[in-house]
Amino acid sequence: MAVKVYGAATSTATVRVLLCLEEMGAEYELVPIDFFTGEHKSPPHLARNPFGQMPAFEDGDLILFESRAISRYVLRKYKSSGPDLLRDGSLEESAMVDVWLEVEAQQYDKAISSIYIETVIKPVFFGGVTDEKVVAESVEKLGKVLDVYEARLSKSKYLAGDFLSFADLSHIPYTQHIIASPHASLFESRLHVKAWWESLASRPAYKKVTAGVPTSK
Ligand code: GS8
Repeated sequence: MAVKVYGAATSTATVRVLLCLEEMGAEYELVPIDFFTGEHKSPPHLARNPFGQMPAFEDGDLILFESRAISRYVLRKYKSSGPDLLRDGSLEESAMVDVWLEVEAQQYDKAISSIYIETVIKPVFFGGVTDEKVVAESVEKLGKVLDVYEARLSKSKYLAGDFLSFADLSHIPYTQHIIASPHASLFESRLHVKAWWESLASRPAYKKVTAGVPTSK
């Protein structure tokens, strides 16, 4: 029986999980959850994700939430059918994957998500007004994070080393939107970051999952 992802292709956290499923060639069903009618706060969805957020994941009796945890489960479940994105076989390499996944969740996500929320989610989806101060602060914060990435990527092709890992893929959901926005120069002005992004964006899984998803341009 195919696993189920409850979410939406416009949800960045859902995209993280879909990318992993596609990379591993897994069979899955995306069960759409309608953000605009508040379906993510409905009792059936709250039973899957008690925080009322997307995504949630179902594999038989196993219900999971939190996109990075779901993604790790997917990468382990289908490990024989796709690339080795967690490097579980090597203590050192898997530790480096963990380091850069934490950086993605604790540094990168915090800066880039505010830019996306303020410039797209608020004005485009909810008719609100962008808080330019928050955007400026977040752009500055993201620039500093990307300076660290530029230095790291001048030494290795990918974040955790000279191998693609989930740490890299986990950056795709927000980056795809900001790279298509007036803030793309944050990436384009840093040559190693730019090459890294181009390598991620050339992956068939990326093209498949993000096809048709509106960006901010
Ligand atoms: C974040 C999920 C999340 O913010 C994860 O799964 O990685 N740490 C969690 N989901 C958003 C949609 S964007 O992907 C969501 O459901 N927001 C609605 C809400 O918070 O009410």
